[in-house]
Amino acid sequence: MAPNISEDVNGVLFESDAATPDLALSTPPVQKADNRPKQLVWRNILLFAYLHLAALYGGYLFLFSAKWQTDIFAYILYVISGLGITAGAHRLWAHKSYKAKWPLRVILVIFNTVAFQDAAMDWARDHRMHHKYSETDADPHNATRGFFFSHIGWLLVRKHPDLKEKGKGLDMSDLLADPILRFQKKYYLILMPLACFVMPTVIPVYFWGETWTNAFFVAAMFRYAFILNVTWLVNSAAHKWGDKPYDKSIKPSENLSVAMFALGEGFHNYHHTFPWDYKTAELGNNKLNFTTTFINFFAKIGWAYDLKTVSDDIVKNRVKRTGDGSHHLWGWGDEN
Ligand code: ST9
Ligand code: ZN
Ligand code: ZN
Repeated sequence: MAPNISEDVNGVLFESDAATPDLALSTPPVQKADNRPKQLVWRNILLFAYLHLAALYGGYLFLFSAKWQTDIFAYILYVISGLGITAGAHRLWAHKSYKAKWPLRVILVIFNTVAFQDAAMDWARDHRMHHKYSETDADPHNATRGFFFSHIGWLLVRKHPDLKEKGKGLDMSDLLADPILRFQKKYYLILMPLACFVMPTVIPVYFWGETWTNAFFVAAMFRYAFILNVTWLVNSAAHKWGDKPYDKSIKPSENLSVAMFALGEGFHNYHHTFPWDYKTAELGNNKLNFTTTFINFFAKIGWAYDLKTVSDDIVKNRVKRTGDGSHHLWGWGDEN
C-alpha cells in the first residue's frame, strides 16, 4: 500500500508512477450534450423490455413461489456477479487500483461473466472514457443528458461520434496483455449465456428440485435485471443526488442508498475525485463497502497487492478547497 499520489500547482491530483495516465486526469468541466437525433437500436429496446417484464414476474415468484434455497441462491449470485463488476471490471481492470495474482483474476473473470455486462475489457474501455471525458459527449452514459439516458438509455442508442473518435486515443494495452481477459472476450458469446442464464437455471432444478420456471425467472432473469439496475443507478442516481464533500463542481455525489446495494460503489463524489483509490470511498472496509472487505481478504492471503489509496492529508486539503462543506456530516473527518 504505497500510494504515490501528488498534487500539482493547479490542484490536479496525479499519481507519479501512474501506468495509465488516462486514469489520473482530473475531471473536465461539465459540458452540455448536443441535441442530435438519437439512433435507436431496436434489438436492445426489445431485449431490455422483455428482460424487465421477465424480471417483474421473477420478482413475484421470488416472493411467493420459489423455494427458499432458490432465493438464497439468487442472492449469492447477486453478490458474486456484483463483485465481478465492482472488484473486477471496475476497481481492478478499469482503474488498476490494485493488482491481482492470476487465481484471483480467474475468480473475478468468472464472477464477471455471471454478471453479463459485456466482456470486462469492453466494460473497462467505456468506464475509462466515463472518467476521462466525464459528462461530455465522449462519456458513454453522459449524465448531462438526463436520468433516463445515464441509467439505461445509453444502451438503447448508437454511441456518440465524439466517444468513438476520442476513444481511439485510449490506452488499453495493459488489459489486452492479460490472457485471462483475452480469453473471456474471445469466447464471450459462449461463456456468458452459460454463466448468466444456463448455470443459474440448471443448479436449482438439479440440486433442490426447483421448477424450471422458478429457477429461470428468479435466479437468472430477476437477479440479472436487479444487478443491472443497481449498477446503472451509480450512473444515474449517484450522478444526480447526494452530497459533494470532495468536489462541488462535478455532478457525481455521495449516495448512501446506492452504495448499500452496489457493494460499496456509490460514494461517487469521492470516486470521481480520487479514482485510483481501491476503496472507491474514504471510509474503511467496515462501512457498507463489502467490495473493500473482499479485496482486503485477498490482500491478506497475498492474492491482491499494491492496493492504492489516498493520504488523509490530500483528502483533507481537497475537502477544504473544493468540497461543498458536507464532509463533517459523513463523520469521516475532523476538518471542521
Ligand atoms: C451494461 C454495462 O449494462 C453497464 C456498465 C455500467 C457502468 C457503471 C459504472 C459505475 C461505477 C461502477 C459501479 C459498479 C456497481 C456494481 C454493483 C453491483 C452490485 N472507447 O459499442 P459499439 C468504438 S451491459 C473506444 O458497438 P455502437 C470501437 O471501435 C448490458 N472506442 O457502438 C467499437 O468497435 P469494437 C448487456 C469505442 O454501434 C465501435 O466504436 N450488454 C468505445 O454505437 C462500436 O462500438 C448489452 O446490452 C470506447 N469506450 O452501439 C450490450 N466504445 O468494439 C449493449 C465504442 O469492435 N451495448 N468504441 O472495438 C450495445 O448494444 C452497443 O454498445 C450500443 C452502441 C448499441 C449501446
Ligand atoms: Zn461516474
Ligand atoms: Zn470508476
